[in-house]
Amino acid sequence: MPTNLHRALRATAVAFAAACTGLSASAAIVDVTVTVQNLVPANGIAFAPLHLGFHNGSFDAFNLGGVATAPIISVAEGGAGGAWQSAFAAADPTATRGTVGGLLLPGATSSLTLRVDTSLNPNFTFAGMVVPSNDFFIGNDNPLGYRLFDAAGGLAIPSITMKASEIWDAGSEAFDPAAAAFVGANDLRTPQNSVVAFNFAELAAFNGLATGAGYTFNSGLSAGSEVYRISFAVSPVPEPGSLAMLTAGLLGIGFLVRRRREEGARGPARAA
Ligand SMILES: [Ca+2]
Ligand SMILES: [Ca+2]
Repeated sequence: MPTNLHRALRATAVAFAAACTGLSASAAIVDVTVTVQNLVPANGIAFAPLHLGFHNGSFDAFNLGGVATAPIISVAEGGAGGAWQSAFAAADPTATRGTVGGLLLPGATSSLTLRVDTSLNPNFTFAGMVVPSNDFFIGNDNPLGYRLFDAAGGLAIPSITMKASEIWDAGSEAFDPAAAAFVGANDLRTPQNSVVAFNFAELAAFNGLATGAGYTFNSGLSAGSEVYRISFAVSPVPEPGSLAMLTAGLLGIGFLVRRRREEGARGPARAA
């Protein structure tokens, strides 16, 4: 019987649904929270801040069996990664880059949120130093190895878990505990003149040394030990148009609620 109110409510519901659809479909821009976790037992390896980027696939920092160049050495030998970041920016100027901060001790986690265009930058690349070491790191050799987002902008890879067997030795600085980050003088170095290779066994040679965090190091790793996890959580970024529609829908509902209250107040008066 109250056709006007019902019609108006239905129109508002349609507008609201359209706004919500606009939100969920909001193109390619999303906020991505990257969480990193050190999975090793107490007194084991720690990780320097993780350098990372969402990109088009054109930046390749190193190759298995190749001589390490300045960008990956800047990560592997001291963790600072300045040359890695600048080389990444030069290779792919529209990439979204960042660093998940802090020394990541055994069991610890750290997070960073970045706004990412998933159609422009669907690939994920990362690099971070493993300590104690002279030149050990984690990172992806293949720049197209982690295509995080599918063509529709959906998250295709929710997490990346690394095992001890996937730790790299840059082959650029010779093994020397006195010159190793976290147990020695990080600024010292002796060239190794080798190539990038997998190597976690050498970490046990640091066992028994006092670390910069105050604990006595014990590697305790076997090839299959999980050492590090990178997890991704995505939340949509509303487009301005969708927001306007949503606001209009909410205002419409507010107006109708108010009018219904007023009608409710008038109703009994008319009946009396
Ligand atoms: Ca490579
Ligand atoms: Ca080395």
